[in-house]
Amino acid sequence: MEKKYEKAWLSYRRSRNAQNTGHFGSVFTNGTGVVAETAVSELQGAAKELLGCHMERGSWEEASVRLILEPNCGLGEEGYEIRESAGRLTVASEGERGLLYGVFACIRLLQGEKPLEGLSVRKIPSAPLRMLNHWDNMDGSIERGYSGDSFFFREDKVLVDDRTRAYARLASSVGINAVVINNVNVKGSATRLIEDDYSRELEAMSEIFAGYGIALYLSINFAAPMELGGHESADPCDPQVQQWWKEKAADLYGRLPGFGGFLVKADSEGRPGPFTYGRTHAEGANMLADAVASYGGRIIWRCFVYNCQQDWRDKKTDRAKSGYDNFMPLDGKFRDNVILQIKNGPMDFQVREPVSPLFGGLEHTNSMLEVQIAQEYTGQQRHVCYLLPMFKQVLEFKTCCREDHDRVRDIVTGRTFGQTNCGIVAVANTGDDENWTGHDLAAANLFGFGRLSFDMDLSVEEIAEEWIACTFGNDPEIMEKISKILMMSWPTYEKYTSPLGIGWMVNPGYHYGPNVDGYEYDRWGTYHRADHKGIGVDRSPTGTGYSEQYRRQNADMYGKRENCPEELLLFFHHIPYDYRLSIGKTLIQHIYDTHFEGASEAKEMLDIWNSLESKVPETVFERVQKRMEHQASHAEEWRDQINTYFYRKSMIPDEQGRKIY
Ligand code: GCV
Repeated sequence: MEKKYEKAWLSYRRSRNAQNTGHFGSVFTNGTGVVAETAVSELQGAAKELLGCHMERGSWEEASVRLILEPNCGLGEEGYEIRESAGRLTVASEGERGLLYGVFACIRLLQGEKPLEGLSVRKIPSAPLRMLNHWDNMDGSIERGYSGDSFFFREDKVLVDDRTRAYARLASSVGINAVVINNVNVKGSATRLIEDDYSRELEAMSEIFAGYGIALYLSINFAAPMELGGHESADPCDPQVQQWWKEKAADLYGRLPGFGGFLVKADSEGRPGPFTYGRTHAEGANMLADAVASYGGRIIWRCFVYNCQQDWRDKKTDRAKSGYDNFMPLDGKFRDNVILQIKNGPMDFQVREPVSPLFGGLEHTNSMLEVQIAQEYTGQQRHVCYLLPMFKQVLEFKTCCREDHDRVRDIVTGRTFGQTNCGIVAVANTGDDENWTGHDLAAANLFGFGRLSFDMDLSVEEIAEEWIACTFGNDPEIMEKISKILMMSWPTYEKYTSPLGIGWMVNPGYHYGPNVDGYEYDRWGTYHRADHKGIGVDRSPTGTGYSEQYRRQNADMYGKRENCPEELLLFFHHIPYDYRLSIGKTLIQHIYDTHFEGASEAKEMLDIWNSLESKVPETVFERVQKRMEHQASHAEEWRDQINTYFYRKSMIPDEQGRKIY
């Protein structure tokens, strides 16, 4: 049975003061394609629901809203301008997608009850590719999914229904223009997604996506020529394998409107790849790139490659180093339609990591920043954790690869090296739960990721406020309180979980809940190296040498403990418990204090939420309340386990004599 779904931030409620009604009498567009049609109907729907206006189609002369394609106006295919004058609103762009984004921007203004008079806004998207990766499996499960089952797949079938369109609307409304629907771990029937078996459904899906300006991408299995084509190898230099992929590409581009290309996880965590044949990642990626090039297709190749069988005695091998070690030597060897997809940090979406040194390292290779809004290690959508402040920090990080335009955002938007195949991608946090994201407040991450990828100048506070206005309305109390919860949430989560960048300390496998030594004795190469004297991994030049992967200035900052930003101190250095931090406290006291603070802030967030009982819809209130109650008590468990562990290791008591077991 179909599960019901809500409209999230597109659930339009009638404006209280309906001040903008005069603008929404009729609409004209000179666009003739499907996306322009979508723009018109989205506008009509919103005007009706928000303002009670029935917008007719009008002529250029009489229409109160004009969606106008203006060739060579400098906005590009996806940029837009909104101008208001004498009661008339014009949305202009060079392309229909720009018109659609402009319309959604107008709708946000209406939702925010902002006046339109004299408006003049010009926006060109920051990143060319703004993508979501879904880790959905064909059986309907979602790897690291915390909001129900997949709405793309069930029991080996591809689902195309009303929810597909509802999803496309949500994604497009915040500027997403590319979506990978299946998990990067491609196995079993997922390998067959590129076969004819699913062509009818994928065609229908890509048509819906295309109507919203979204390109469908598929994750592929590098060994598909063997598993599907009966070849003896998947060697990228084998002409038969190359031919097989060429035919596959011709078939897919021939039948799927606006098909984007392939996402590939190769030679990583057991997935097949070019290493088996003694070939490089560049040879693997280029072979696929050649197959899709003539269709304008792209190959997104993941850099999440590391040795997951590391021996704990080997203190030189460092998982953090492997992305750079594997890909830096290949800089400049990839085709122009290959994009390397790089996780924000060198490990795996921990609550705090340094930025991957591949950003600023690679100069001649297209790159994309991969972040995760599925909160695998940040509370799994049971804890509130608004991640936009983290993403913003990553984007603003100065890589020191040159004098200026050296921030991560400059690199992934093409400013630094003049690339056009680049962008930002998030591992999605959606599922078939009624509210899409399990935790209602986790929708702020989905909305926020899209908005930030489109406009990297937005502040995280502005994004939060936009989301709150669109989702809950403009009541100042709601705005203030939910903003406060969101803005507290990442620092709070960090306080009660693993300290100062050391990461992990979760249960292996499912990655939830405190387990300080969970990964310490596992095979995955993720250590904290705590003993009775201190904790932290020495990644300085005399340790694993990871800090040397950065450009000189950053290498010096991270490599010396006195220069290292303290929030990352334990990521880069092994530090004695009695070491004094710049705030004057010892490391051990800092660990105790932040854990007590974090747990009490989790309770404070719950209290704030509880004070909104009469203000937000009952079902939403109760859903969130239940999760935040869990979060508050789970934060206490984190506090107690971490504090107890370090008290027993160090035998140094808490200066304040609080309860530590
Ligand atoms: C999809 C981590 C996750 C895996 C994920 C992998 C990846 O290891 O725990 O679930 O696989 O990252 O990003 O490929």
